[in-house]
Amino acid sequence: MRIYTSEITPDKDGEIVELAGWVHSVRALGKLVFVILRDREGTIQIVAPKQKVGEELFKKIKSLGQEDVIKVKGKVVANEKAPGGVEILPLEVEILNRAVRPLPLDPAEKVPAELDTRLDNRFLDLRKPKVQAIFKIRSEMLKSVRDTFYKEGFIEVNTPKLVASCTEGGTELFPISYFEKEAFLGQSPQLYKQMLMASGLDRVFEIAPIFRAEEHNTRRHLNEAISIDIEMAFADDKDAMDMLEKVVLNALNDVYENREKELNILGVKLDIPEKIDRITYDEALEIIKNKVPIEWGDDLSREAEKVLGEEMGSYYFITDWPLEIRPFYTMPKDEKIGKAFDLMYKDLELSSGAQRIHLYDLLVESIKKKGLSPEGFTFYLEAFKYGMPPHAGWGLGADRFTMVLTGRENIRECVLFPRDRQRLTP
Ligand code: AMO
Repeated sequence: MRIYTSEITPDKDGEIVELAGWVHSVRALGKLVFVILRDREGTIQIVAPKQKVGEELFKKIKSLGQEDVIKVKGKVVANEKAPGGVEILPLEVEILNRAVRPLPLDPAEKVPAELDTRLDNRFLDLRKPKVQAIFKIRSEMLKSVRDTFYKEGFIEVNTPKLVASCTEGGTELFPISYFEKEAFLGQSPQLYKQMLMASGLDRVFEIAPIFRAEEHNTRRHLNEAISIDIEMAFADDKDAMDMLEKVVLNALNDVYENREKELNILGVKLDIPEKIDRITYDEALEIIKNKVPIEWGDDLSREAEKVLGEEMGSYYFITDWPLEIRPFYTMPKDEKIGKAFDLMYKDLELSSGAQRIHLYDLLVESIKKKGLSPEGFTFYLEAFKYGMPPHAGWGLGADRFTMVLTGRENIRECVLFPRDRQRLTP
């Protein structure tokens, strides 16, 4: 049975094992060949002395090249001089596939590559332990988030991504051709997760793509992102923030506990607070306005976020936003302020959420105030007529959260096959 390189330790000395993976490097020194074999979990040295392995096997091993795919049966040999104190004496080697050389990208990273080249050759780029570490941490985060949701009584749902209306403002929609109708790629599961609050499912979550026709190339925006969305009934903005705090802190602790090796590979020291501070929009403005110009009612500019990020240092919520810069479904706290919040990490927005309007008349009025037509929202509004409980929820950007967990500056590094203005393949 095949085992991983990480399972081979000096105390297995003398055991016969089977490994499979890629040829990381080959070095021939006269009658001795060294091969470094790489699999998902790491690397191991295979040492083939001609006189021990025989003429035929020696020739085969010597013929190996970088990134060939091989299967090796061999004997574990404890050797203090070998990397990790252990190596393999090969008994059988099967060449499963040859790699064409020169490679378009060097997984051994002797030659560093630009991000664009890396993304063009993502399958090769992903062979680097440093790149794999990002996706192992991302997977751990998603597992942790799901675990918390199940523990808290949430039901996982899937809502349509082919939709008929906008939710987050009209400018960022991708129109698509859908038979005779006008349709779009879903910007957010917002309307559907709210409609589900009228179903009695009570607490739902969805982890799925959201599509935003962002025209600008930034290091924090994608055109296809993964959003972790929740909606909870009989809850207000505070309950939703408490849940978000729990989800985020659990994920930080789980990644810290279970992905120590990957955090080390990436050189990341996680920032894990005991709790997450909450400041109001007005308090945020006080901090910002000493450094950059801002008026009450303005959304936070990039410069404003930077000032705030420097001052706050770690995770923090901004609460009580002006209604005019929040979506129509936001529950008002008073005439000007909404029960809405953002979760920030330094200068990066990780999540937005709010208590929602659950009262039909107020919701229709709010849609109109935003200059939208209630007719376009009939299918959604119906759910508010026949018993809609108060509810709240949020959307957490999985790719952005991964940036923080892996210490990456560019969101594209945290997505296997990112979609941006220039990139539709691979
Ligand atoms: P919002 O539009 O703020 O809120 O999105 C929620 C979170 O999703 C992430 N995100 C993105 N990540 C990468 N690239 C993008 N283009 C992008 N757009 C959004 C961010 C953001 O904080 N319906 C509300 C959520 C709610 O109220 O439940 C919504 O979509 O991390």
